[in-house]
Amino acid sequence: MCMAEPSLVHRMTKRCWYLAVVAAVLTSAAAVPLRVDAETGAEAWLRYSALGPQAAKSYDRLPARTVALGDSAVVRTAQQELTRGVAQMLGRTLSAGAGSPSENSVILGTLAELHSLTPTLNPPQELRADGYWLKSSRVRGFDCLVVTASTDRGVLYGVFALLSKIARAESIAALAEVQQPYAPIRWVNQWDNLNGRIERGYGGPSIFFADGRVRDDLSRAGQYARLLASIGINGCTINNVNADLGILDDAMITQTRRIADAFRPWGVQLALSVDLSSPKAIDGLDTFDPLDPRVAEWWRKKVDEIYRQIPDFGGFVVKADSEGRLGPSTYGRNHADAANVIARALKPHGGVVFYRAFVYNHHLDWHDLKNDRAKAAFDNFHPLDGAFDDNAIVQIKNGPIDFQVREPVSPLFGGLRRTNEAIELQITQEYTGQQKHLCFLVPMWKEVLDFDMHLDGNTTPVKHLVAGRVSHRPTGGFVGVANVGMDTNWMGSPLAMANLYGFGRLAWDPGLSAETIVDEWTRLTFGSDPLAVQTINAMQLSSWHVYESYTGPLGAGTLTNITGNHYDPGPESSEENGWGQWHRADRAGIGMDRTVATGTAFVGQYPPAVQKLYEAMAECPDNMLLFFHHVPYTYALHSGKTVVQHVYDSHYEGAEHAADFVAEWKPLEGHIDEERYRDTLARLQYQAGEAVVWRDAICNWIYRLSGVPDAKGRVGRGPRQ
Ligand code: GCV
Repeated sequence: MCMAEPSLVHRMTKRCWYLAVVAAVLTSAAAVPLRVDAETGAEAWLRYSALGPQAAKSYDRLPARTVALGDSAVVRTAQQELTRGVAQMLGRTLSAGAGSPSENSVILGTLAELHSLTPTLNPPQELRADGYWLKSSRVRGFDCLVVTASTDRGVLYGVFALLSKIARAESIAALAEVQQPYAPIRWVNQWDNLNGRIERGYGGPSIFFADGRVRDDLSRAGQYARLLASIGINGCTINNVNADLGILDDAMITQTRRIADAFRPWGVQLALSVDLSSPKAIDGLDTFDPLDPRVAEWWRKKVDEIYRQIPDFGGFVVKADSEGRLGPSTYGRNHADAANVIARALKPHGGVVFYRAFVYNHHLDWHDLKNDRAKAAFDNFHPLDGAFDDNAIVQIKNGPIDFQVREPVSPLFGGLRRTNEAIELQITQEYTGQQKHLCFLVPMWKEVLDFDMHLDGNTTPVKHLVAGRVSHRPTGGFVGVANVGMDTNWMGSPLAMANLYGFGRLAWDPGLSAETIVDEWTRLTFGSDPLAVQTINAMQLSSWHVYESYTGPLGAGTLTNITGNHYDPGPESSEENGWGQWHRADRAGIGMDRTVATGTAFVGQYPPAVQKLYEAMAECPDNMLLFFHHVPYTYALHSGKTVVQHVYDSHYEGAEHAADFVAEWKPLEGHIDEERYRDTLARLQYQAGEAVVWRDAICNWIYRLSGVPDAKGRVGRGPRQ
């Protein structure tokens, strides 16, 4: 959603002051000599920087030759990537060959190709699609390192894994390692518009489009596909889910084909977001009714044309009947009707349609305390369970509202039993600081993915439900809204790239811990200087809680300006409008009563064991209290504090932590490259200032409403009163 932002002159003044501080920091930092070469962040976690002589020596036994089996373009990419990485990190030039090894070699090829060379060499377990096996073995009398997989894409993933080990100085002697993806769908969505702007993008303009056309120079698209492949992402939707009708013009398809060509060597499938009304809006049919045979024929022909030009096309994403988009309700049809007409056109080609469950009425009557936007996805989709074709996937945001800093998991994950699901996570930090604030989201995503829905009394974590691992669901997985742009460092902030990396790693293996993921990312991105690794890991791991504590604690939502930029504090903007991001704060209390007993009955959408967790105020975890219950400001939390005192303390502590980030970062001068050191220092300085703005705005707001003074005497004093 997007409306005009109210003007806040005093905020602007404050922001100008912080910008001046940032400028001063930049100027003073420029005078200090640094040991490490400056870097732009363009290479992200694929820097392949040179290892020291001692570390490089431990890879002396890496064969000097690569042998590619078969004639796959993706395996050739893998071969080139290995050559590049080894040259940069170890200073060695690998020779490249094909066919059969004639000396000790790194052998690259699918399992089927490997068996033509050595029929008895088999992985210890069956390899799923894209899974790979790294194995040190004798092949045809030579000491070889085999990188094999069931698909050529898996071979590329195996090479990236090998290079990651070298970059992090891990041993690759006597390798015997199988890695399998947790789910078949591991995609990113970009919300790029054809005019080159990106909705909720904070890293510059689109790498795909400019001025209504596909860019002439698509080198960034190829580099992006390389980054995606390195973390196991196998699909990318290139345009906004608020889809421009022009995306399906024949001329545009011919142009997007060039993007698919840039993706293909990296095994990344291209997909498009489409508008359901396209048959009527762009080709003059008098209807887009999904049950009209002419509409079905239109989609079939359109899809055939796409596959003629892009044979490995992945499919479509659809946002319908949501936030003003047209949908099947125009004709009294349902979402399964809409998804299936497109799914059937894609089916003969192996494509899939992602149908978004982000469907809600944004004109809800806010006077009615029983209304609840959180119920919309379940209400719309649960009755349709089993009605979707097997190449349709319902794409569900992690929470029932909209990527807030904390939400419970969407009950729809447990509400579909015979329908494919994918979880939609937001990598771009729309409500979590827009890459200007540090907010590493992997710990939040872990909580969501590990949340047990207790379906039928069984252990059924969300990750399990979305991954196509239950019967009657042939596919499923993970979708991340990434929104990288033309900024050299992709997302506007070097540290924000940890979220893209972390999304890919979790989509591959949601069992990885946040600590492991961030440690990998930091070492690959900044090198292995112990102080840098320790500091950056710790900052990243605490950053979500810090952001939450100075924005919207206790499950109240982000408390941001929801009708404007989704960035500044703006708790009043949530109320008295139809968007439904209500926190229901009034003079008596705060929070939404979503209980079955007295509230909106949202809690009733969960399986019984989860209902038990949230229905009773006394049982409800503190960090979700205001999402599920309306309580007086003096209500006592499990922690012993009152709600209002918690809000005061949390905001003061959060702002202090944000200031600590600056102090923690400063000793890294000289331990990492100058450019990213200074860039990040400036961002952290700015964040510390913004955290104070947030603290004061929210504390004063809740003080004005509640009239309850801060026990520590901080709130309601000074110039902001
Ligand atoms: C692409 C929120 C965002 C919109 C976004 C929408 C969606 O409302 O603010 O920018 O639109 O979610 O996910 O469709």
